[in-house]
Amino acid sequence: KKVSVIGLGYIGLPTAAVIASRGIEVIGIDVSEKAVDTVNQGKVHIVEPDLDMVVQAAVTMGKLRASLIPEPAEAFMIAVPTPFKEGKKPDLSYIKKSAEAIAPVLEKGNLIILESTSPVGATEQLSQWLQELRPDLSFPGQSSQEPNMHVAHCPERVLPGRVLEELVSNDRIIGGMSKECSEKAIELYKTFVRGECIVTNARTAEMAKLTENSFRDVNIAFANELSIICDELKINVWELIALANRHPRVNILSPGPGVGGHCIAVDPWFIVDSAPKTAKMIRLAREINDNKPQYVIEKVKAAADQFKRPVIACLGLAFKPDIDDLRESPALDITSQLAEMNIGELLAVEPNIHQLPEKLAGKGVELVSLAEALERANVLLVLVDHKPFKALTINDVNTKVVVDTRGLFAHL
Ligand code: SAJ
Repeated sequence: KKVSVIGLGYIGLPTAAVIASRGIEVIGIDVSEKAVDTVNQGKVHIVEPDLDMVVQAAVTMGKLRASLIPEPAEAFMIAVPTPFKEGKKPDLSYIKKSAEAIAPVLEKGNLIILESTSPVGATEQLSQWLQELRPDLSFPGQSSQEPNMHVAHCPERVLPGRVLEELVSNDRIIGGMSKECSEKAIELYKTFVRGECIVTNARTAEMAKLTENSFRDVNIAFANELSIICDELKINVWELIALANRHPRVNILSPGPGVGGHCIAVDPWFIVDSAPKTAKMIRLAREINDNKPQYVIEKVKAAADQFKRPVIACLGLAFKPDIDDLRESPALDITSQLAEMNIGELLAVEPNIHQLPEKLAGKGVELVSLAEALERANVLLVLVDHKPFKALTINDVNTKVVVDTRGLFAHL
């Protein structure tokens, strides 16, 4: 048996490596020559705990290799980006390109799985594209003929930073375009998933993934709104949430400087785009979370105004704790906007990177150690709750004005 994984990114590469580690032959396909070369050397081009070891072992065992050119396989798993920019339409062009790439090598009986987070209807669209590209085969939902190909949507749900663990332990939603498609997909996932595989149709599977991330976004928006209300009412929001969460049926998430990453801040827009008139709360939650950085900036301005020569230390640039991922990070966005406002000296502390990111280059921001920041700053802006920041004590900060977006010092 051979499995082909299209897209060797944050989801595709770990998935390919884990399947290969089960002794199945896996070929990873990517358009980036660099990604292909790196994997074939047994190395990784993305940061994820333990991924390097698993990839190296799979390549050394001869079970995993990468290529720019697709070749025949029993199953094809598509894990490519599905970008979405506010005000635009979901971009399915990478899925379409994947369909075009694999179409020539498809054979009767093959299984094609879409893993990318997708708007409702994308799997049906994929099946239609494949049908148009290969009129000699019969794809599900495309004609009255009995299909001889299988298509399913099985959305990925792994948490960056815990991908290898969650790939195996999470339950999987199996959204086949027919019962037979789901059965085929389960057979594949059972080779490496310890969690349960639950069957539904493709549309429900697509919506389930979007719903999970929207649920989290709405809950964070609730927390972010509470944090602003509490500022107005002079209440400590962290204490408030801790108290409310003592109720057996209340579980509020944490406020922050905004919502980052490429999933939670994006996926709810797919739902809004599909149901623009009805998806009111989901849209509002997005807006509340997107406006939070601006609110934080206003607070920093007020703090800086208390000093003749403000020195502001921004603690953290990543989009969440203990990772080096700066993509769509509100912390980076806030730091960059502060730099443009010229309201004082700006220091950035990010223990997980060694070089100032491009977005801050040439803006007069200094990347410094935590110790140096504590030495020099009179305003401390906590943007990410990285482990070294959590270890700070009241003595480290009590001479400074603190803007704490993560509740790090709520208990001090
Ligand atoms: N955040 C808060 N307050 C919280 C929790 C998170 O402000 O209480 C912020 C984080 O700081 C970060 C953002 O939200 O900026 C997103 O972080 P996250 O850890 O909630 O999620 P992601 O984007 O790393 O991964 C999510 C996960 N989805 C859910 O937990 C429902 C993951 O399981 C998905 O696989 C992933 O999106 C994805 O690929 O869709």
